[in-house]
Amino acid sequence: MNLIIAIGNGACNIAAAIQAQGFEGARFAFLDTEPDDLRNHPGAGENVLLQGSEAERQEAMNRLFAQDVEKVFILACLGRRTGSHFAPLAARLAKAAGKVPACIVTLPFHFEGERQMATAHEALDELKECTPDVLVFENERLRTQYPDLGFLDAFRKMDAQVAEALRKILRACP
Ligand SMILES: Nc1nc2c(ncn2[C@@H]2O[C@H](COP(=O)(O)OP(=O)(O)OP(=O)(O)O)[C@@H](O)[C@H]2O)c(=O)[nH]1
Ligand SMILES: [Mg+2]
Repeated sequence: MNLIIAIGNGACNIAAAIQAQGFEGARFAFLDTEPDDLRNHPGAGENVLLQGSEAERQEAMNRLFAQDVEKVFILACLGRRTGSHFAPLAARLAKAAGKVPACIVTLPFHFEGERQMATAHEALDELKECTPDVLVFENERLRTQYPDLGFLDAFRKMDAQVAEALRKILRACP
């Protein structure tokens, strides 16, 4: 069984977009530190609220790597707190559990600020230390491709692009 772990609000929105298209053949886990954001995806998969001590959060993540999980896919929109902190951690835990993960991440728009971009790149470097399998989508490229797109529409377009890429990867990895 393939397991898709979506971490943080943007990633959970992308995972929901994949599910909305009627995707089967993978198990989904939605992880977030914010209960309100997690509530936006009821019944969409296993919902994991990352709370408590770091040890408790790690334990909650480790529970995801059951025996029947063959391949782990980590999905995160990097740049803010939850995705940038917990995606590298999830990748390390998956690797320690013997399941070298594939990671699919997005980088923020330039207008989101240098600090957010730096946070995203630090997280990306950590992911690359853990696995060679990291696929990066840049929000900023969408602005070049579609200059008139507002940023909310750009997020939805990015959701669709990442969803499509993941579908292709999963089709090749039954
Ligand atoms: N594709 C897409 N990207 C998003 C969406 N929402 C936010 N983003 C991007 O993802 C980055 C991280 O945002 P979130 O996923 O909301 O942040 P988080 O990981 O939940 O972190 P915190 O809420 O700060 O703890 C932002 O800087 C945006 O570039 C979304 O719905 N879709
Ligand atoms: Mg959030």
